[in-house]
Amino acid sequence: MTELDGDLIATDLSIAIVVSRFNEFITERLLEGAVDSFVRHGGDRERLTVSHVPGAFELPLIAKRLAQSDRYDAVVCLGAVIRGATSHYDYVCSNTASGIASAGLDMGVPVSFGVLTTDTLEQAIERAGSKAGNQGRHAMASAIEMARLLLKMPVER
Ligand code: INI
Repeated sequence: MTELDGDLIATDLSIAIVVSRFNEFITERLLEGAVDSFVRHGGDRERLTVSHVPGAFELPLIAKRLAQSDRYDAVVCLGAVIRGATSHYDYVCSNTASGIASAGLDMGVPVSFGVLTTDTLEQAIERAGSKAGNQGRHAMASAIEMARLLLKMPVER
């Protein structure tokens, strides 16, 4: 039996992060978590590229362009969509999620989903570095694991 899995070693990986400014009180914490996770897994800070976009809805286009560039082993998308009083929560969530998934599948590069989708600001805070962890940290660890796993995949199709 052959089993393949990705380790969590970021040494020599180049990773692009795309982070949205909307709800930046939260997304800044996600970015801190993602960068810290990369460094703690042995990554070189100089090999991180961080791009900023206005809102979560804009994440997929930039993620796709970065994945297409062939310069990165993975792309990490960070954002926070909070239901609050907004009427277009559902549109922003569904388009962001499907766009991020398509970017990865179309380009064959791991694109991780570090986008919080919560009903309240309090729930977002809980997932941005307090009692429910930090989704940015988790998204970076997923990106590292997937990038490593892809390196082990057979190249012939
Ligand atoms: N963008 C977010 O990242 N989070 C939100 O909670 C949000 N809400 O609530 O509206 C949001 N909207 C902006 C959207 O992502 C786009 O930037 C905007 O529609 C312009 O395309």
